[in-house]
Amino acid sequence: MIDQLATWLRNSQSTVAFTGAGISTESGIPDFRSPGGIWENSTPVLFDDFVASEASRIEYWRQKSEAHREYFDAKPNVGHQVLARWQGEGILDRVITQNIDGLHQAAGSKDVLEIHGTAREVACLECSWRGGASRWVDEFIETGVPPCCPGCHGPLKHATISFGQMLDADTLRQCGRLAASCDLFLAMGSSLVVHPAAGLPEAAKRGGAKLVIINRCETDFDSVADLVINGSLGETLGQVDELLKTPGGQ
Ligand code: CNA
Repeated sequence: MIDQLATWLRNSQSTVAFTGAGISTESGIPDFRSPGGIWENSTPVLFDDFVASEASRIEYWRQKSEAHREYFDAKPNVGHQVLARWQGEGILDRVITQNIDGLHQAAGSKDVLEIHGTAREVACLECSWRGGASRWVDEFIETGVPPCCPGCHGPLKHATISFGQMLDADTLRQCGRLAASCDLFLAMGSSLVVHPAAGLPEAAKRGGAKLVIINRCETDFDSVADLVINGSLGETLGQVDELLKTPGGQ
């Protein structure tokens, strides 16, 4: 299977990597749905509740402040590094990620499409103001008061897409176009249950791409994939990378 993937990568004119929380577990950031994942310990604050109530905004900021250091102290792992290098070498066109941790960019990936936004910034819900997240997390930890926009005093929220919040239409359109026009689509470290992001592997298949799924657990899309590798991403991408580096290997 590793050989097959290396061959397809070599022969592909346009490869897209689509990643989920599973690519960052080896950097120490828990995913949502694995045992011990984030949803075992907390319930997400829905977007409408965040907008409607101060109590929900406090709970939101409490959860985000708890997770903040974990995200900020994390370093890219071999999976992120291999993808960044492949892009530099022309093996991979683009990374689309559901992750909000910024680790693809930290590894050197360029023009990453972040479908669910980024936890590295906060954004005002009422004007276009954005800024680095750390200052506002520190302020919340000190005061216990959810922060407001320094410009218009609207509520500040991480620049991520909460449950019930609209995705950025332009980002989603770009992702759809890339999925539909690539010839190899690698879906990695995602349970593929969160829509509309989980529709991208299907869009890739409809557009004629080969679909490869690399994930520890089975997914609902395994039956339509051209290749499924159930294993650790760091290990799998590392092995494929070794094959690609071997002259005449694939
Ligand atoms: P998920 O539903 O938690 O699925 C993760 C999948 O990855 C699971 O099926 C695991 O089996 C698999 N997995 C975990 N570790 C590995 C590994 N080392 N190698 C291979 N497979 C592994 O997460 P999704 O990304 O599918 O769900 C989308 C959500 C998760 C998005 O909204 C994200 O913003 C959100 N999320 C992001 C982060 C992050 O930014 N690092 C962390 C937690 C959740």
